[in-house]
Amino acid sequence: MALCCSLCLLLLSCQALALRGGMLYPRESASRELKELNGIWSFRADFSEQRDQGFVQQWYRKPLRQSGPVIDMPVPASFNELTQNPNLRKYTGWVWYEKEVLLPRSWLPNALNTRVVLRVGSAHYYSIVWVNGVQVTEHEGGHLPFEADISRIVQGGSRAACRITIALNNTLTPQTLPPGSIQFMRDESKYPRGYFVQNTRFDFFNYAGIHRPVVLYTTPSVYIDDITVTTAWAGNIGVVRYQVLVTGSTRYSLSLNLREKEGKVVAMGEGPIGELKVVEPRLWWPYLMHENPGYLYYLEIRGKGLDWSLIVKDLNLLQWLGANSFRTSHYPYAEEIMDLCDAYGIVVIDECPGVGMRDPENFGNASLAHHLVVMEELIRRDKNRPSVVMWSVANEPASELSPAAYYFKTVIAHTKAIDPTRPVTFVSNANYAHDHGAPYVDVICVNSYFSWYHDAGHLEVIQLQLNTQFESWYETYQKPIIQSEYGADSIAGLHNDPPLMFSEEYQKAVLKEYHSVFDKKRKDYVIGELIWNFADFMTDQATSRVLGNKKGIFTRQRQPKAAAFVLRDRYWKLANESSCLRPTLTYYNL
Ligand code: GCB
Repeated sequence: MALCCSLCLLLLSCQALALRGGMLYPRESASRELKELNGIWSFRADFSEQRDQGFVQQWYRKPLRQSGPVIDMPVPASFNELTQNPNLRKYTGWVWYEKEVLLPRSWLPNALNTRVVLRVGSAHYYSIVWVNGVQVTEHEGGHLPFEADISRIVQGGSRAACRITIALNNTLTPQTLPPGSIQFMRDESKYPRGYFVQNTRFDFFNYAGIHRPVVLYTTPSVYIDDITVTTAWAGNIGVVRYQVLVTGSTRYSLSLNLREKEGKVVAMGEGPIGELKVVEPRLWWPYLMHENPGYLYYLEIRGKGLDWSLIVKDLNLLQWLGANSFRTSHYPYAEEIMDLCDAYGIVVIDECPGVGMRDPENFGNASLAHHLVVMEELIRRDKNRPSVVMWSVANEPASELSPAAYYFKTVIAHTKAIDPTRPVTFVSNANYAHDHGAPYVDVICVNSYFSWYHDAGHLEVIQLQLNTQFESWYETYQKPIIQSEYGADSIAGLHNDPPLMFSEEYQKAVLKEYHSVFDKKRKDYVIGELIWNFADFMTDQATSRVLGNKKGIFTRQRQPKAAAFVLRDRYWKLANESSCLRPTLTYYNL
């Protein structure tokens, strides 16, 4: 259902809530206009040795083309693979983007009471933004939106031209999230002077660029800055509790309409805090609102940047499989994907970019402080989504290291303090007996690759080892368990029977061994299974990677491998077996 709030400026004194600022998705309305800046931007990578020419020469002060050659670069996209230049593919450092736009007269000086906001859906990794040469904001971290009120700059002069410059740095350090390290190669008999490489300890290519839409939008000067919605139900009554943060004045009146999918108003409210009641709600499928939590069967989907065709294709493939859920491995996905999950009834474990935290330096105070901010930004963005079932604060950190105890205790407590309504987890591949973060999670999420990274080729040990894994974790913690990754690489079209590693047959065989254990344990404490991975994906180059990770059940081009049919069969069987889970598409109601 949609919650619509409308503001009337009246001489009423209602207390605005003491919430932090919001990050509502910009939508056009009677009081807001929107201008998309997607398309071709001017672009230059700073190949100078220190990567600092853009700052030394102040490239933001005049049009980028005036300080040197530029190339066309699409937004949203990663810049790495769009040219034939291998040095741009693996580039590390500052790149510069620029877009010149004309603003409508209605947004300019005489526009009484109009705020103009510049919003970037996400840019990886560190961004500095200027408008007409004036710095308006900076932001650390990819995958999450940020914005700046640019009214004073664009309304300060008489010109409608607005030049937006974004300098972006993709360098990862031990304190970034995800972390990385820059290694200088000083042996001049082997490397040219100044040679360095970016090292990371995660398994996907560090694509960089402005990954999600950039928009300009307006609001009135008194505006709704944030809305927080929580839901509950009792008997045949659904309850929607809301808090609305109004900024710009304390003198306003606020009225709310709760609408069902077709637009019919089903409840109305007044004031910034309140409760709306809905009789006979149709509850959101499949998990959160049901009396008996169902068994979740998942697969993991990757998203880098916004690509509408790919999103729709992937969601169609999820439906074809009968899958009901995924984890946003290993970073938050685009808001546009999350919107469709809300609408289609796909459950999401919403994971932050806490991946590749393998070194002790990744658990220091600077990392921790930033990690807390990232969780705030993620929850601020996704807190109202019915699809989000749980927050994941990390994937496979070195949680066996002793600083991980305080680190995860703090991150998890902070996450729960911001959102007390959802469980919190992180995904572990540590030994159950040495995991210092597991005591703080609500659900144990475990990754394992029996007969792949251990006992390669020995399918016959999977069942025993998986059973031991589950029993050990459960005995130690008595918490529900999700198998958050399992699988095997297969090169599409490569066949071997009896199954050998990398053949489609081997991938199928691994899955079947795992499934037979899941089927025993799901009657008990195993509440979910996530195949790794939905589709093949690009990684750094390594001897163990053949043009990327091939654990997809679909190829990178989204064609099914044999394993996809095994899962399709299984997911639909599971769905049909369960009275609670209906494999139909349901639009959410609450
Ligand atoms: C993992 C990681 C994932 C990798 C996968 C693999 O445990 O969480 O990012 O891609 O293993 O295929 O090695």
